[in-house]
Amino acid sequence: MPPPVYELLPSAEEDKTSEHSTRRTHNNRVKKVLFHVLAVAAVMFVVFQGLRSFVRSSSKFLHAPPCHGRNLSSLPSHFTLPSGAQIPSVALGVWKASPGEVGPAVETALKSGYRHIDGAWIYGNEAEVGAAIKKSGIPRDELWLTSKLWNTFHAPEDIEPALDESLAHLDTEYLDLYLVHWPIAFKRGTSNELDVELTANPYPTWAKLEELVDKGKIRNIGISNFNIARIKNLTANPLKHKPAVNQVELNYWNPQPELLQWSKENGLLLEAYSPLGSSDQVKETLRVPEVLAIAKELVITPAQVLISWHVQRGTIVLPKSVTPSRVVENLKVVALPDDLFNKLEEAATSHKPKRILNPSTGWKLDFDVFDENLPF
Ligand code: 1BO
Repeated sequence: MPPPVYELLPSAEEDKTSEHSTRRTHNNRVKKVLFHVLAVAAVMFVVFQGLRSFVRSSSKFLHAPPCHGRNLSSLPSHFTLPSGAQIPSVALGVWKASPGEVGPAVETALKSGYRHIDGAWIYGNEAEVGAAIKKSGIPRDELWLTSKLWNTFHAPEDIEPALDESLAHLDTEYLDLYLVHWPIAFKRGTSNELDVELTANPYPTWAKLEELVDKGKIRNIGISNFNIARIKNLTANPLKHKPAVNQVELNYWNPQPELLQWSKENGLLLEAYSPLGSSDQVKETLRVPEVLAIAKELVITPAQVLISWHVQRGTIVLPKSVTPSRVVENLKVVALPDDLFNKLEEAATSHKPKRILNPSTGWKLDFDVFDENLPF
């Protein structure tokens, strides 16, 4: 006889037990799957971290920033002139800064901390410079303004009117520094006819400038583009105020070590124009291997290396730029460690010097303005 149907059915007890064990088995499976997923995730995490730290450590090796590990000291922010005046060591030079760009460049410079603007009557941009200075709101006594007497105005009677024009354009009562732009005088009213007498003997011009110092329209007087022979030709006179500075071309290509040495021995401060070379040389100057190596080692820019080098040589430096980022960059100078400074000085002074600016031919002179043998 077949068992009764109820015997074939699980009892309620048996039913519960089997349900439990099915659920347990299911749970165990879920746990196992979860465990595997977590284990795989953990392994992947560990592998990923390992890879990441490997990549990081290899990139540290490949692209580590150059570590100078040296304490860079600062350079003098000012030099002292014979009058006792403190002239800021870095200026914004505005030679060749075109109308429309010179004003904004001066504004940027003043905002970023420059207090020295180097200009000249012949640059033709003094009114725009003056307007930018006024706009800055910086008190006049916190600024250093330089201008230069052009060759056409060396006759004593022409000097004060020329100066007054610069003062009016710059909208100021006085200049901190006024330079004789070139040791070349043109005849009154001409733009390039040599005045032999005033060129051979610059004393009448100088004596008038001394008068203007005493009158308070100029605080310091100096010269520009004078070589040693021409300086001696001037200072052989009974000067009341000696030239405070001589602004000349100084850069990697034309470092003029003899003039620098002589000037230091004779208490004359040099100012470096075209400090990065002429505009079409700048790229090449910034790629000089020694400059690049120092920039890399000290983690500064090549332009900062060169501007620092000038100040460290003991000269005022006049970088010209109308590009805001460069104007700002050019103000940041640091003392190059002695070995690096000497390496750059050695590199700059061991090639044949090459001068950029020599207007002798353009002015149809029958002598070279930089010749140490004076023609008359
Ligand atoms: C003719 C201008 C030279 C540099 O100041």
